[in-house]
Amino acid sequence: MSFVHIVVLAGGVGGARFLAGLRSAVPDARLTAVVNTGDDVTLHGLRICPDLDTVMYTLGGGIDPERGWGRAGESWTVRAELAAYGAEPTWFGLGDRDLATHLVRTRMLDAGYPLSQVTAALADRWQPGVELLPMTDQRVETHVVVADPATGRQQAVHFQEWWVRHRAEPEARAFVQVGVDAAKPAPGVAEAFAAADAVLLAPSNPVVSVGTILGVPGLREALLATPGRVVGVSPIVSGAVVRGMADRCLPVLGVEVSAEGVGRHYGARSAGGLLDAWLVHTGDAADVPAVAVRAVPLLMSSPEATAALARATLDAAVGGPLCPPPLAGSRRDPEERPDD
Ligand code: FO1
Repeated sequence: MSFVHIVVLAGGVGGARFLAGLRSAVPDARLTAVVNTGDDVTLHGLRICPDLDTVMYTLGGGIDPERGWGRAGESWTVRAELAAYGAEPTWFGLGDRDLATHLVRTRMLDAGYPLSQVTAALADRWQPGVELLPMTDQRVETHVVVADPATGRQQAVHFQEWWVRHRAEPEARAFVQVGVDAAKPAPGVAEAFAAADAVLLAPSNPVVSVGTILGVPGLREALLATPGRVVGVSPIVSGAVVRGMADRCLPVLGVEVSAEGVGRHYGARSAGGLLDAWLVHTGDAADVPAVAVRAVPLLMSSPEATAALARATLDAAVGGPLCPPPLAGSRRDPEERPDD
């Protein structure tokens, strides 16, 4: 089976890297990324879309590979000048190159262009090779309900403040997607699901990335109507996060920090959940009722490893026989796969 159109639900760093691997694994397929915008924030009067920018920069070759966000070869002159004025917040790192993206985006949004058109315009420069769609054109922001350690009183802070300023230390009591009730899937999202040969849940944060995307009214229904198979990739390897803060988010929803816990949280499509198949790391066990679980190497430690993961994900999308992951370095074109 050849994949003509693949749709991926993605958050930031993990989603971006997975998309890069998929793009190299199936260079002739049409790839659509439905990206989380719940992390978006307005700072210094500029609209910042961290996950869209991380995917765009990563696929466009402009990402700083160490940080996993922001631009390579970045400088921080404006940030220092803002701090010299005491212009808060100083805790969020806005690089000089990155600022150009936020300036162009903010100007276009202020002119009335929807986020989906702004994203397409920005991506035109970067040529990511993947269609980037925000989950919605409406503003949805994840806020985190935390208890003030001094008073015990609960307060809500923007996700970026919790994650960047406070390093996700304050115990989160709840995540609230402000504005989500008035949101609807961005143009092209429902159409992409309807045409998809496969829908993949990237190894992104199941709560504040994949969960936020699926929280947009109508999006989950559109996804489940897809003719393709839905295959998820666990962001938890050997009981721990590889990167990010899913381990700080999952317990808030009562989800065990394990591949099995997340797989059960997503649930089986045949039982009203999401998954037809679930990929867990080699050696991890996961009993997810009514879901085909496969153990393959999940660590995206190199472009080759990430491409192999992408191929294993597509193997699961075919529903073909359980197959060992391709040996490192071996080329196995998806078309060579045994017919299902
Ligand atoms: N993450 C940090 O830990 N510190 C920062 O100062 C920071 C700045 C930043 C600026 C632009 C951008 O697109 C992302 C940025 N991030 C920063 C990462 C961001 O918080 C995360 O990418 C997501 O929101 C969580 O996945």
